[in-house]
Amino acid sequence: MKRILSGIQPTGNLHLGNYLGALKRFVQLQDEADCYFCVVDLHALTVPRDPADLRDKTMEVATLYLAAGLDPEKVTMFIQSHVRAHTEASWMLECVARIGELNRMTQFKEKGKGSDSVSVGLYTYPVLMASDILLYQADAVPVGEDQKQHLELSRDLAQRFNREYGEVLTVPQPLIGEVGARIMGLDNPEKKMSKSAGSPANFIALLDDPDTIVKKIKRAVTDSENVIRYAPEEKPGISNLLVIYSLLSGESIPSLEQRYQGTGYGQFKRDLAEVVVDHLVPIQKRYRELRQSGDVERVLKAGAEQASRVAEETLTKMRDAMGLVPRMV
Ligand code: ATP
Ligand code: LTN
Repeated sequence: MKRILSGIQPTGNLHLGNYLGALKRFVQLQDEADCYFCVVDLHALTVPRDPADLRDKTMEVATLYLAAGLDPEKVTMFIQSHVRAHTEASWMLECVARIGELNRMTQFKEKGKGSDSVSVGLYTYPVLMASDILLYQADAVPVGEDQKQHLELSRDLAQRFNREYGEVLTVPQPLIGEVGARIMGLDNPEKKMSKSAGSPANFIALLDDPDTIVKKIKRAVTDSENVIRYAPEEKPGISNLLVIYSLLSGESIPSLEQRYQGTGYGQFKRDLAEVVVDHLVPIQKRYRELRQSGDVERVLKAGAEQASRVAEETLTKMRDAMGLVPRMV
């Protein structure tokens, strides 16, 4: 059985982009692979965070994992910082990574904007991500399109480690969906939907209430043609809405185009809002139940134990391969 690992940062409101690019696919994968899904709280420390908010958001994301349909009987779900091996492996991989390759990471450049005062963690962030993946010997990593470059680095680090120290690490494949890997912002369909976008009109949060969802979709930027047609270059707004509609309803984009022939954007948006609300309301209901149940804490405890077992095994191999003396027992 294939081993899968992925993670989501507890950095803000999880939105439809995170859901369609990542979480929804995690749920689909749980029946076909041996899955490890973590909430990457250490990655969230790369920018200044309020500690109470970080704790809250970490539990929020973990709860959303379950509310969206991850089944703890099938997957291992855990908080990254609960498995100490991640930081230790990260140091070892930092000694394998090259400054030049980290300099080429575009996310660091975008988020750091060339400033000298961003954290060193933001710079080495992709190496920590590589250790998340490589410690579990993951064969494949489901992510959105924006993570492609980081995945490439993980592959390079695994290959270099194996070349220099012997075959220890599995070289992971990216699993990027054909559609939905890059959901665009509602207020600006030229840029990806993002938690860190300036305005909440950019995204639909998984926990937005139905009225807010309806309003946000109604205000989503489109064009003046009033024809429902998939053409991402020419009509990025409507194309993005078609992708969301298709992924949530299961109806293909050509079928939607045909069904909405001659219909205006108003009706299309009202129907899409209904599809989104119908999809998210049950998740929100489960979310509220789970947050109060104590179940999430139990799942995370068992998850950390299982994840630690797997991670420690790889870490020991890495330590041995690199020449670190085993602890005296
Ligand atoms: P954001 O940019 O929204 O602030 P992020 O990409 O920095 O978030 P995460 O929350 O860790 O960080 O992302 C979780 C997953 O969601 C990743 O696999 C990422 O590729 C995916 N993802 C993020 N934004 C989108 C999007 N607009 N469309 C599709 N997938 C996305
Ligand atoms: N860098 C990713 C989050 C992330 C991740 C991972 C994704 C951290 N560790 C391991 C997949 C596998 C992001 O910003 N979206």
